[in-house]
Amino acid sequence: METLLRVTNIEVAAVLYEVADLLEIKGVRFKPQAYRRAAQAIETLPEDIADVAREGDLNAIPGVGKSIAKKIREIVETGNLRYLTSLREELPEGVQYLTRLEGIGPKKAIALSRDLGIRTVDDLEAAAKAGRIRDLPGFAEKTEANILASIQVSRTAKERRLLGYILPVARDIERRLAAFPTVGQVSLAGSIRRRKETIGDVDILATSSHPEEVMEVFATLPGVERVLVRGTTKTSVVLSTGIQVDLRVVEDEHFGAALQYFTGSKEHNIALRKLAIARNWRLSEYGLVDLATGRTVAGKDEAGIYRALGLAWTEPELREDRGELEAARTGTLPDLVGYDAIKGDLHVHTRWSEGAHSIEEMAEAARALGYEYIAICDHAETLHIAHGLSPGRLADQVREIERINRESDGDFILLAGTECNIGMDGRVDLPDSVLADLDVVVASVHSGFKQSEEEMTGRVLTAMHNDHVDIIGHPTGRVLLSREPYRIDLAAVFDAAAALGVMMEINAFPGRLDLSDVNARWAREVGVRFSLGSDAHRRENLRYMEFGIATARRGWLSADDIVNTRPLSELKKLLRS
Ligand code: DGT
Ligand code: CA
Ligand code: CA
Ligand code: ZN
Repeated sequence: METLLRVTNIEVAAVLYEVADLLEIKGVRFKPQAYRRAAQAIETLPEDIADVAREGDLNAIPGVGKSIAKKIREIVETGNLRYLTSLREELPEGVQYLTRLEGIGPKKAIALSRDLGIRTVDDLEAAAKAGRIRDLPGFAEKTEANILASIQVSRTAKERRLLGYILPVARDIERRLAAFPTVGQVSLAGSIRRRKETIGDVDILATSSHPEEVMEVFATLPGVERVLVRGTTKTSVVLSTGIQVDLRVVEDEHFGAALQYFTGSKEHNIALRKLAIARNWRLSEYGLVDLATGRTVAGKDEAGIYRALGLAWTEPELREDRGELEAARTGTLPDLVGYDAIKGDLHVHTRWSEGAHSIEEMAEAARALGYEYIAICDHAETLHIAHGLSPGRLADQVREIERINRESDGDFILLAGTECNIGMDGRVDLPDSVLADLDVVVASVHSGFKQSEEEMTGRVLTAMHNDHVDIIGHPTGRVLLSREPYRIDLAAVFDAAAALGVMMEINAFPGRLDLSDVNARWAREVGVRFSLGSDAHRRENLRYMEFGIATARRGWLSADDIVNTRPLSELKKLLRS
């Protein structure tokens, strides 16, 4: 029988052992032994604990009483135990972090912290390398090697990458596999299919009449540095860039079910499985099966699974258990903005400031993408590092743009714009008289990130009250994997944006994706309109727009919510004069 989460007996036992250790550290009596006894029994249980939890009698297992049975059920159903999480949270800082490493339980973590003052994984690594750990009671030379190995694993496992850098790599592998003669269907799965802003590893799914051959091709693709797992149904490799890629080869008749399962998210899958269980059906990566009759209800194609459960097919970008299944059930899923819906890019830099290409070169590249317009938005004067334009230089640039527009055949238009800087007091770095001559004014914060929430909010609101400002650029200042958003009262900003008709940017640059999916959805709910901009600094960057669209889709946005899905004449009406 398929289990809901495929939690193994060993994993359940490991959770219970850890609970026992933590209770012991707290000085709780008797309970630790009870948890250990239950853990031991589960480790050696011939049946699958998940099956017993669902259909059998957990209390029949030695050492399992009512309270532990309840916890086992939670682990089997959700993959987690909240009780364990709260126990972990009681541990001193640092110790908690160390326990996340494979092979380091709370006891070892406490000893490391108490006796060697180790607080971070870096401390631990240094101590292991220096051979300082082997002398602690309960540790040995071998432990040091194990610790170093698990640090390695945790680093590769935890390191996430930007969608914008991974997607082209993943597509390349997908294409190579698709070109192989015995490969049938191929699809990206996992977080990359959901277009999450950062990616842990790449998941690919394929069908084939000759899985071994496909695995051989995959394991020897250019760029593969190491093969982690090699089998006929699953092979995992690490590319020389450190990216892990998992390929699963499944039977044609299971492709839809496998695609659904391996696309996730895990949370979405759990919610979907609950709907299946309510009908006395079982959903696994092999299909949707009616338990009463044993009949397979769906599995060959993904949409069939949703359909059988009374749901509309749900776009992968929405599969985060954020209400999408309820919307799929009631026919209220959003009509998501399409990847081909953008008619122009509203945030483009050129060589006039920090960009690499001329206005004409950017225009040419934009035309080739099928755009009808782009807005040239170079920085203004106070952004010295970006060679911002003085009002005089900007006036020259506007004349240049007008000249190019005059000489073109009219089916592509350059909009004159700026990305001006919002100063510490909320004033922007161009006079009103200059702003009045521009088609598009983006205003963004580029410094002073440490201001209080109140100051930052006031600053951005002041900029929004400038009648010339059309768009707030990258509204939270975050840089993915490196800089947290600044503190700002987004509720106040979004309310003002809706009231004043100022647009919020979704900056499509891979490291920004700002607004985020969740913030975009929130802003939409209060009536904000959006502008998508690639923030391109060179021709090739114009293609980043796709990641902004992905973010918009993950934020439940429709074409209607985004101003640059409109033709130029309509866009102009929406820009403030
Ligand atoms: P990532 O790689 O961290 O960016 O995120 P995902 O979503 O790609 O996660 P990954 O690679 O661990 O697994 C791929 C998909 O497989 C995941 O989205 C859902 C499914 N999956 C994996 N493990 C489990 C599990 O334990 N339970 C359930 N229900 N689904 C799982
Ligand atoms: Ca993944
Ligand atoms: Ca994976
Ligand atoms: Zn900027």
